[in-house]
Amino acid sequence: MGRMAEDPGRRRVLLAAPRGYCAGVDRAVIAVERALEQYGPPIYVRHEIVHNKYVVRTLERKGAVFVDETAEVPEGEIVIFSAHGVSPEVHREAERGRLATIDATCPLVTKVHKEAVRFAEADYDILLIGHEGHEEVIGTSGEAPDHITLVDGPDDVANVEVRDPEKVVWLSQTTLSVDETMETVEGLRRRFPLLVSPPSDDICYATQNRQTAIKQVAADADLVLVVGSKNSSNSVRMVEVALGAGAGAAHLVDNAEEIREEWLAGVSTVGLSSGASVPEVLVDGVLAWLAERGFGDVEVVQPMREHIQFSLPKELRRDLRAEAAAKVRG
Ligand code: 0CJ
Ligand code: F3S
Repeated sequence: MGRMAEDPGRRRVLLAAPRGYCAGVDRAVIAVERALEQYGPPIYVRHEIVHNKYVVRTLERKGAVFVDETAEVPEGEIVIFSAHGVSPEVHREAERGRLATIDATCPLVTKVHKEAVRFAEADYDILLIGHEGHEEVIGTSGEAPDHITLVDGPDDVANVEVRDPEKVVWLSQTTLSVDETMETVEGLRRRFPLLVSPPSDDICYATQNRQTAIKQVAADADLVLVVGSKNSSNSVRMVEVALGAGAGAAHLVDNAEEIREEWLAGVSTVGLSSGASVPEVLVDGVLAWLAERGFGDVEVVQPMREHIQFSLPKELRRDLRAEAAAKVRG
């Protein structure tokens, strides 16, 4: 039923699922927490472990120190690389600085790095679809800087130059809009008909699922709220996807305090979701804020379920195992 046909007095929330933490974020945040427990503070983290203000502040309070570059980490200390991944040069810098590293790069980002290395070895021109300056794109590009050209959306297709139009592959950032990326690929394919596609989807399962769910919700919502930080690519994409799917309006908020009362004017259905780097407690806060304003009726819209989990970074598992073995030996 479209929103025009709804009872005008009825106020409800359509809560999208899946939402919030993906397997890669869960793993990265737990990695920092475990490292703090196991080795004690300070634990240095290069770049925000995930793009969420609340997560970063909470970990800072527990003793994590966030730095922009490994060069800022004192010799001999522990540094964790964020979920977005780093270039091989960053690994070399850490070695030169005699740092102990824990790599919390999401395994699905590592998969894209490996694809980049493989196609570069086969001397392909790699067209990496992604957002200029985003941490993940910087890391992936660093795997094969001489072979990778960034394509920042459909409007950038005309600017692309390759050495051999018969040997071109596209790869992508993991957190893009699925629809916009397909538009970019179609544009690239018009220019390079022999364009090769990645062996499997680079846009990850979590990004795809959150976009599918928010699309369903947005079609029936006068207002969509997406909880997430402004620098979170996947969260920003969810707002765009919601607007594209017919939401009356859509806003990105870090928490309930950022919602403006006037956004509710004339609204009977609010769609709600959160980005892959967002703890559920922030969604709970928004639900409580809405309930106080008469939106206590919450309906979950869940087109699919997720069961993916990743094991902790190997450096932590190794030490955790050693600790467990020591305990067993008494
Ligand atoms: O790049 C990633 C591996 C996604 C991490 C989770 O989301 P977030 O918000 O930290 O990062 P994006 O800006 O990439 O969405
Ligand atoms: Fe990984 Fe996708 Fe999350 S790439 S960190 S599972 S948003």
